[in-house]
Amino acid sequence: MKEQLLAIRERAAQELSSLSSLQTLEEFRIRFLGKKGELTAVLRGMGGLSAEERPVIGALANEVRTFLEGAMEEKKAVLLAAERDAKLANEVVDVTMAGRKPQLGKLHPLTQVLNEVKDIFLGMGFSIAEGPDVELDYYNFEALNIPKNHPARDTQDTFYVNDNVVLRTQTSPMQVRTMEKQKPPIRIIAPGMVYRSDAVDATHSPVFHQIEGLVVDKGVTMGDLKGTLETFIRQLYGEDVAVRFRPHHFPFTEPSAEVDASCFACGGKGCRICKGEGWIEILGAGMVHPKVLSRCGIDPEVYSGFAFGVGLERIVMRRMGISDIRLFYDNDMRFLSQF
Ligand code: 2NM
Repeated sequence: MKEQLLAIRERAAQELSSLSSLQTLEEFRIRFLGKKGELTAVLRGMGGLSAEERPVIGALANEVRTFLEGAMEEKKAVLLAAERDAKLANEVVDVTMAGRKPQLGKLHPLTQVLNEVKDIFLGMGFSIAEGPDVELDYYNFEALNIPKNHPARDTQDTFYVNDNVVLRTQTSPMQVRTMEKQKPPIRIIAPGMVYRSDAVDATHSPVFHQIEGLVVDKGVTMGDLKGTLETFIRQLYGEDVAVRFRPHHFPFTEPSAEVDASCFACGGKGCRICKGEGWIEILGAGMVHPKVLSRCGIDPEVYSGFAFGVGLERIVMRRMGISDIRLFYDNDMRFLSQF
């Protein structure tokens, strides 16, 4: 029996040393020390021993049990530590690893240039006036001296909501609203979307952006208009750009002009961009028609004013070399990320 016990101890010690998990350690305990375990089986057989042998074998059996229990405790500690180390190693965060680069957004090219234009006029003491895209016929046409039978009012050109309501075809309604509400001096620009029933192509979109300006005060002259627009165009295109005014007609201004800048690409010699002209049309302008002033409650005998309008898309297309207006509205990152 003594040999049996010593053999169990030796075999158990060997097995224990090769255990690699807490699960197999528990199986080991049951196999050796459990109710039906090997050591328990040997102790059961002690009834057949003599009175001299019994205490000796009993002491040895206890010693083997104590030894196994101690060895298992040690093994358990080792396995627990290994398990925790493995878990920690698994959860390690490498703080030196390169991060994922976030995709940074940026302002739409139209917004970038609009901000520039706003800054230029804010710098000259203008305020920004914004208002409804859906307008009364009165503000879009009637107050601007565009009579009932004028071609601009045709349903071919204008989106009608009903007989009295349109999608504004220009931002001048905001200028009328401002003149009605505010006594001169007035210095505003009205930027925003405008709507015209045009077929879509590379240079036409039924929705585009306009920036209109208005100055009304005592003694405002055509000279003020020229100086203001020259300052604007030179800040936008460069100090050495030449500016010229050509006579034109608008119903809401008298006199009216179209305003050109010398071509920024060739400096005026003539190239593809200016179609050999040396000049590029930038905007329309004029002295506010006395009928428009008086309809807005401003006495044209006391006050005078000038106004102008510029299409944002056209400026941006020429500045950035964009040949198709539709690109602005496609939301294609391959296009937008270039600006
Ligand atoms: C243009 C050209 C010329 C204009 C006129 C007015 C108002 F309200 F004062 F009569 N606002 N904007 C105007 C004048 C607009 O766009 C090409």
